[in-house]
Amino acid sequence: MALERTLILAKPDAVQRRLVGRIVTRIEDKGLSLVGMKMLQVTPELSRQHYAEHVNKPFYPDLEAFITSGPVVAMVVEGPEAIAVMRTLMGKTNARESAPGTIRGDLGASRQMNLIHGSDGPEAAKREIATYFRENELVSAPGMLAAALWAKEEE
Ligand code: D4T
Repeated sequence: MALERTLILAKPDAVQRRLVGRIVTRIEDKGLSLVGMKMLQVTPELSRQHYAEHVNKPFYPDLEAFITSGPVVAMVVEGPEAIAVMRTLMGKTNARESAPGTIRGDLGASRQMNLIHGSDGPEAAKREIATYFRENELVSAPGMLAAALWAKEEE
């Protein structure tokens, strides 16, 4: 197992609906750590970079209009297997199909306005973290509670 970092966005719908605090609370309740956080406006250029795999898909123009419609809160979240843990906590892409208990399942009912983005693998996490954060913007707090959250061999 490995201590991983993943890039999380609270999307414009989460900011507009004042759900950022609840999303952050759920991440922290899970025992994951915030190592970076900032509010920013996604530009069309950043959207094309972030969603490079979707740029030629029919839904991309709508997706770009949505993700650039207002500020997002970008976070880097750290913990054992943080990438998969966050994907599970977020729920399925389509919030209508997301299980109750997940962030999307509890808070949303849309496929596009699905509140939160999380990197889908180690390569994406590395690329996306570098897209949104400089190295000196990431700060690991000393893991004083780690012993109560997970075993050493899980790091
Ligand atoms: P993100 O990347 O936003 O966390 O979403 P996912 O990783 O869960 O899902 P994705 O890459 O398949 O889709 C990216 C983004 O596009 C929106 N979308 C997706 C959409 O508006 N219409 C569609 O048909 C699909 C497949 C939702 C998330």
